[in-house]
Formats: sequence, C-alpha cells, structure tokens
Amino acid sequence: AKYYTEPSRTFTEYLLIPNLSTKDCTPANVSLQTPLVKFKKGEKPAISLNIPFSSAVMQAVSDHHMAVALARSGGISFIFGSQPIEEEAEMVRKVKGYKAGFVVSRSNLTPEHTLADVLDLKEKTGHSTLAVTDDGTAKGKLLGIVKGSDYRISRDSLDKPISQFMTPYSSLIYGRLGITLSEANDLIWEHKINCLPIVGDDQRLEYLVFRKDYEAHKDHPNELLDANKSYIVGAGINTRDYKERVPALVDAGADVLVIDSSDGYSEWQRDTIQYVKANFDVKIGAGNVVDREGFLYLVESGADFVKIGIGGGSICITREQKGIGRGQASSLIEVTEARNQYYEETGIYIPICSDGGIVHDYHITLALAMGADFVMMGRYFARFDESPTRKLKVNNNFVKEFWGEGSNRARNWERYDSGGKSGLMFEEGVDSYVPYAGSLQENLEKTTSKIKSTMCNCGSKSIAELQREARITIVSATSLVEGGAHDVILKESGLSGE
Ligand code: MZP
Repeated sequence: AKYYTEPSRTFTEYLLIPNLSTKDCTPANVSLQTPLVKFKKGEKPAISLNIPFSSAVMQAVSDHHMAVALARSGGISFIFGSQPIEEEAEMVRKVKGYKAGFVVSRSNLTPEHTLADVLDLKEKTGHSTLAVTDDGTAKGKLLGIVKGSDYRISRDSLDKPISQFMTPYSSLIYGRLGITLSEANDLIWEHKINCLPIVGDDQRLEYLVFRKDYEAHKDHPNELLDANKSYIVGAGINTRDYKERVPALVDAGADVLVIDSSDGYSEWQRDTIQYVKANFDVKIGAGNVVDREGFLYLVESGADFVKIGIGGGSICITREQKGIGRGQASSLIEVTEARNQYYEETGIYIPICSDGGIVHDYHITLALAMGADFVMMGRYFARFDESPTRKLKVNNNFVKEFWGEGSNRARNWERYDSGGKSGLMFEEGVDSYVPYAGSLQENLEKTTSKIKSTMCNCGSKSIAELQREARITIVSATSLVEGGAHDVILKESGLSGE
C-alpha cells in the first residue's frame, strides 16, 4: 500500500490570515463571478456563475423550484437524476420554460380576484410574475405586480384579493408617473439593470425585480420581450442509462450535465463523458474524486469541470460503511495543485467544484481560497422554502426533511454503482431533518455578504485573486476552542444569576 504522510484534513482545521486591504477593497467592489466549465487561456468560459454556488444533485434539494430560485440569485441547480428520465426532463423543461418576466393579466383578472386565481394562472402560463394593468394589456397603465416568489405568503393567503399583494405604483425613481409596462421594460433594457427601483404611495422604496434573461412566450402576445433567453439549469446523470437519459435532458434544454457518483474514478465515467462529447453539444462535469490521479483521469476523459469530495456530505456514512474518503480540505489542496499545473502545461483551465461538507459559511470562503471555483451544497439548500421536501414541526422547531442519495429512501443505486447487480445492498446515507431557515434569497444574501467581507480582509476583489493571494493556516486543537465565544456566560443560555 501507499501511505500518505499528511493527515486527511477538513475545513474546520484551517483559518485565513488577513492580507493588506486596500481602500478600494470593499464588499461592493468584490465580484463573485466564477467559471462553471473549462476554458482556454485568454478565452471566456461558455458558462459562468454570478455566485459560486450550486445545489446538490439530490431528491431533497434540487427540483425545478430550487433551480429557478437559485438561478435567479446567480447560481445553478443540478436537477436530481434519481427519478425516471421523463420526469427529470420535465423538470428541466419547466426551468427552461419559466418566464421570469411577467404576463399582463387579461381582462378576466382584476385586482379583486384572489391570490388562488393568480396562482392558477401562473401555473397555467408558467410565469413567475403577473402584472396587472388597467386595461389588461401591456399598453395599459400599471396598477400593480404580483410576484411569483411569495410562496409563503401565498399558501396562507389564497382567498385574499390580489390588491393586497400588489406593489403600489405612483412614481418611479426616474421621475415618471404612471408609466406603462412597455415603458418600464424599455427602461430596464436601456439601463441594463435587472432591478427597477420604484417608490410606493407611502414613499417607501420598493424594489421590483425584473430579470433581463426572460424569454418571449409565443402563446402570450402581450408579453414584452422577443430575447430568447432562459435560466441556466444543470441535470444529474448516471453511468448506466446515459444513452437514454442524456438525449432526453438535452432535448429538454439542459445547459450542463453532471455525472452523479460517489466515486468518479472509474472507466464507466470515462465512457459516459466520451459518449456525451461525441454525440452532443452540451457541457458535462464529472466526479467525485479526491486526488490528483482521479482528477487528471476525468480531465483527460473530457470533463468540463470536476467535482471533489468523498464522504464529507452531511448525510453521508460512506466513510463509516466502507472506510473510503478524504477530508475535504486535503482533497481540494491536492486537486488544486494538479489543476494549476495542468493549466500551466496546457493553457486549459478546469473549474473545480467542492462538493459537500460545508458546515459554516466561512467554509465556502476557505474552499474558494483553497482553489475551488464553486461549491455544491445539499444541507445548506435543503433548509429553505424552495427545497422540495416537507416542512414539519419537530420538538417545537420547524425542520425540513433531508435524506441522502445513498439512503434507502432515495433508492439511487446508480450513484453507488460498482458494475454489479442493480440495487443497494447497504446504505451509504441517512434520512434526517435540517432546521428550517426561511427563504433562499435572504440566506444567500447573508452568506454572500460574509464571503465578500472576508475576501476584503484577505485583500481580494475576485475569486481568482483570493485563490492566488490567500494565506491559510492550520489551527491547533486548543485554538479551535477559542474560535467561538468562550469564558463568558451567554445571555441566551438562560443561566440564572444573569
Ligand atoms: P452536504 O452539502 O449536505 O454536506 O453534502 C451534499 C453532498 O453529499 C452531495 O452533493 C453529494 O455529493 C453527497 N451525498 C448525497 N447523498 C449522499 C449519501 O447518501 C452523499 N451518502 O454523500
């Protein structure tokens, strides 16, 4: 056997050391843009993310609702592949067909109709947002907007009139009164913004978010754009049924595929990548691997990005069951070195995805500093309204269900396939709950602001700069204790004598 001399380490064992922060290094100047797929030196990647986040290829995490919500915030979801081919393709189709713009309500929908009527129309049209105008056409004056992302409000308020949820319009920041929807749209395009600030009747600032990337919908002549864009979405595949699954997903419009496997260093992955590259013009990521050899094998097989991580996922018991895996930090450090060397030698940059084991927000910054271009998370996203699982009350706390792809519940034997008989002989994942945390957007804003602030401490305005300049230290077991509040009595602990 070969013995590694360094122990296998995880994120909590490291800390970042601040660099000089120059005066222009403020969170507002930090860009979190990052490549998703490989590119040649001097060229741009075919797909980039605006935030370095992807949601895990898991039943309990990435369906079409999650994909739309995350794409709206600048990241990407990989729709879970452990479902029948047609059902996965249908989810992809829903994301691609999702109109992030608005449909003008027809004369049969007025502010007096209920939210249930709106949801019904939204479901039928696939539109995220409804604009209500005084004559029901795009030429009419805007009366209000019903936003599609207000799931929490909508479920509890189905019988309330739309007017309660409409954003009041009296004037626009641009000083225009009572503009039409078309005019609002023109402003958005003219100014290359995706958020049009408006002032409500009560003079409070309201933000009406219009994405630039919405698609014209032929069945709805009132819709405003003729641009043929839609949200970017990824989809998981396996090394068994790829010859049937890939054509269906590509046909549905998937922008990028990923081979979802607990161990990606295999000839089955090579065959799958080569089949996809030979037959389709679609990007494909592969994994998971944890070392230089596995990484280079997948890169030479043609992977557009490589996913790193075995055994570190929150629901994963692979290490206990089989004794394989590696601490996420050690894996990343070794793979990054191989990636950088490969780039120097070939001029081809291969993005690395750090998959699993993000426990604290700062772990994301560490992963990026260690060379990851983006992270993939399951537990993090499972906690939000947008994840596909049930929200329950357990011991007086709200939780959401979250189960591993290696649990009996997921029945995803293809992920753990070793070329033998189909079916799971033993579990590699658990079925669990995670604390409910509210909406994706709110949480993402908080997390990204922490990352940006840390990057400023490190003197970096981009992820590439952080990867180059970060200084990272191992922490001792003793200094770990001092990492949190210590030697004080916390007020919320409820100790008497406070
Ligand atoms: P986490 O973000 O919840 O810590 O980890 C999510 C990652 O765990 C997934 O992206 C996937 O790579 C991995 N995973 C999913 N199911 C299992 C399992 O059942 C698993 N063992 O390890």
